[in-house]
Amino acid sequence: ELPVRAIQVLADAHPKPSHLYFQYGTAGFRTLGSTLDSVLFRVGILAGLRSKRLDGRTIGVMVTASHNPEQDNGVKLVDPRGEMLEASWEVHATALANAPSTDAFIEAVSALVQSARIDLSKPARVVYARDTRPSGPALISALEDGFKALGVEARDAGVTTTPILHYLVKAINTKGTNESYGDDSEDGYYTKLSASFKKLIAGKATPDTVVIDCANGVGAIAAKNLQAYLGTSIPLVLENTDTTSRGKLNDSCGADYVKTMQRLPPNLVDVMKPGQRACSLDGDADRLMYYYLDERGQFHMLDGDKIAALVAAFIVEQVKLAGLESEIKVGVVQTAYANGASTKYLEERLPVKCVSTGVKHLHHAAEHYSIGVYFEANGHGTVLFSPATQEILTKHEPSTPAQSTALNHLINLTQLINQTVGDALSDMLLVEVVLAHKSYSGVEWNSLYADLPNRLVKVVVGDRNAFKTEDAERRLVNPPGLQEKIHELVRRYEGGRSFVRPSGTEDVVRVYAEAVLRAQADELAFRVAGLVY
Ligand code: 16G
Ligand code: ZN
Repeated sequence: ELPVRAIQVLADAHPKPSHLYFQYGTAGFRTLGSTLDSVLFRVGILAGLRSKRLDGRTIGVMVTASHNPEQDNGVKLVDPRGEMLEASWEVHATALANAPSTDAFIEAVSALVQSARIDLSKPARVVYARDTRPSGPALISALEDGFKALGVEARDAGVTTTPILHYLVKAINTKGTNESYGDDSEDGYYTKLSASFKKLIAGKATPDTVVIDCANGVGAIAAKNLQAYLGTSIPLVLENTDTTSRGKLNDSCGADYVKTMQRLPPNLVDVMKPGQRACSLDGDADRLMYYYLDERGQFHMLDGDKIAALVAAFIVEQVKLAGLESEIKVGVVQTAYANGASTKYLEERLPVKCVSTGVKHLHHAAEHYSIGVYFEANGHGTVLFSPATQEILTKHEPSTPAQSTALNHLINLTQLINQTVGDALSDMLLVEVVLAHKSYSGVEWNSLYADLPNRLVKVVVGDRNAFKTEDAERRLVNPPGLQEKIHELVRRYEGGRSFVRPSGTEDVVRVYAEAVLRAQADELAFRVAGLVY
């Protein structure tokens, strides 16, 4: 039976602000941290119910607002295989979060128990973590009240990155099985990454020093831990590691700053020498942006599209070398934000699919390939090896030493890559492995293809829900007539491409444009924005 009394008492201590509406979107619940107390309490109960529904398998809860400003916070659920919460439960999350009173909340919980046929006698198990935001501890204690109310067996993973929490969820749920993902501890995570990295770069020249901008977030703590496990295998210099001073998180630094400003974080200017390679993490270390200064000190950005191109080409090459070309099909998944030049480069080499924005869409599409590489231009991405592929890799008998080497590389890649979700630290090591194998510096990597100049603008509109898209967000179907006008404009620009979509995380509409010339891309973006406004 539902512990109605316990829920009542604790729910009364976490009342819902009457004037606010909360929505579980692409990034879970995300808004000002100071408004999220009731949401966290209710998510504690929701996570417990989800676990009961899945026969007591462990569910993850991550408290973070990623690259958003320090005063924001958020929460999202992680399903047992380490993936995003199943889409049908996003609706349940939103319903529970918005019940106006304690009574209405208990009613909503009962309704969910009924409709989802949840067996309340099953155990509930959850593992949870938070990033370094100042609002984190209070939100965690609201979450813990939710666990207490339902009688959840909860494991506190402390302050850690989003990808480590995803790793823990999968490791806990596969423990003791033949699909074990690794030891269910941070030590297990660092050991897995560092051991496979060392094997992959054995015999190669030690990589050049990599500067890591940790965005003054939880990635700083994880990068420091990882550094200890990596030893001298790669020289890392950690910058923006202040996780305690107020106001520093993501402030003029981090992956999102670099991607949107297309420039160096100001406080790295003195650290970076010509030729230097560096990367930026975001506030929960699931996004990665690379960049380097050329010999003249000029900044060049290597975004998620460039990472996808580098990694996909390398994997295709290793599959061929291993003699597995006919059995293993490598494919890439992108969104409409992928630079047109990257799509062209990739399409000449392997199948490429375009899907709607949001990790869940990319992840699911990538699962359809034997090896699916997905990256968003913003730096979030990973590589998925299907179960059948993992089996082929372990069972295949190589017929030459060269095949054997490539096969081992592929097996080690399955260990190095965090297949649950984008992981900035795992992706950073992956990039360094490929660069070491190809003897590439940033210059050679960057020259795989030349980015088309592009511009992203946001437009505040009366009602963003009036904007409806199709074809993986590349065409507007509503408001009527607008797409035709956009198309009219686009055809006047050489290499022109533009699309408009409502944001899933902010109350705005986003306009993207690219063209062969910088000034043209800018002009196209602003003219399309003019149509939207
Ligand atoms: C969220 C998504 C990210 C996407 C971004 C787009 C997840 C875990 N994160 O951060 O993948 O790129 O939203 O934001 O799915 P937008 O809808 O505001 O443009
Ligand atoms: Zn993030």
